[in-house]
Amino acid sequence: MAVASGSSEVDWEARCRELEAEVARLKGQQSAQQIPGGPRSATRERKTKETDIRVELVLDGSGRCEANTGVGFLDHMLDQLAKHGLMDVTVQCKGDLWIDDHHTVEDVGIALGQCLGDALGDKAGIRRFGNFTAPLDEALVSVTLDLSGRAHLGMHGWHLPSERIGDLSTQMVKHFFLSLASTSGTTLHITQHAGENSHHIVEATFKAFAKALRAACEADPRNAGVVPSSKGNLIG
Ligand SMILES: [Mn+2]
Repeated sequence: MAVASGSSEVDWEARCRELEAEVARLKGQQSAQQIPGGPRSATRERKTKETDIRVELVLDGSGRCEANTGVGFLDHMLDQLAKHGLMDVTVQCKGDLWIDDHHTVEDVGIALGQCLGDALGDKAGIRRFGNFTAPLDEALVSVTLDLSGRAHLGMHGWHLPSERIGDLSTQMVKHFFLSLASTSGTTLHITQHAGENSHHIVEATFKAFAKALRAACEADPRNAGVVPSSKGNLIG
């Protein structure tokens, strides 16, 4: 007797793949819910004679960015941070751009780092460490970070061929990350493996930073509610 076959038969392999995908999705939801008080967010306003800044950061966001710093390339990089870090980033800055871009870039880094520190709180239940290597065409950059509470910036093999990228002074990229690491208490190492185009190198750096930061901020379901430190705190 012939065995019935055709469209009525269940494709068990496909069904298994569907169920595996559903389990992965639910695990992701559970992981996000294990950080209490979420979505984690912070706002800072900072006004000096050099800049007037408002920053809003939602760590558990959707990648939305609204950046108006007056430095177009910096806005483009903040967009990378939001998109690849899956954070919502709002930055409004009126800076003394008639002098140069220095105070604006530095102070955005300071305020964003303050928001990061505020949003992370006591850092209980997070993964703490993050590492990502991002290519952008010929450029290849790794970012390794630890939300340790201690500020450190290491730049390895860092070389930008041009003095400017649009309206951004390339010297200010290092300064931005130094400011952000200082106020957020982050140990940050940036390694440039390759790159000839300054726009590519810096964009790869921001993408790698965003992905590494996202990983470090995410919940560790096996360590829920516990500060991931033998010392017992990661405040500094
Ligand atoms: Mn670009």
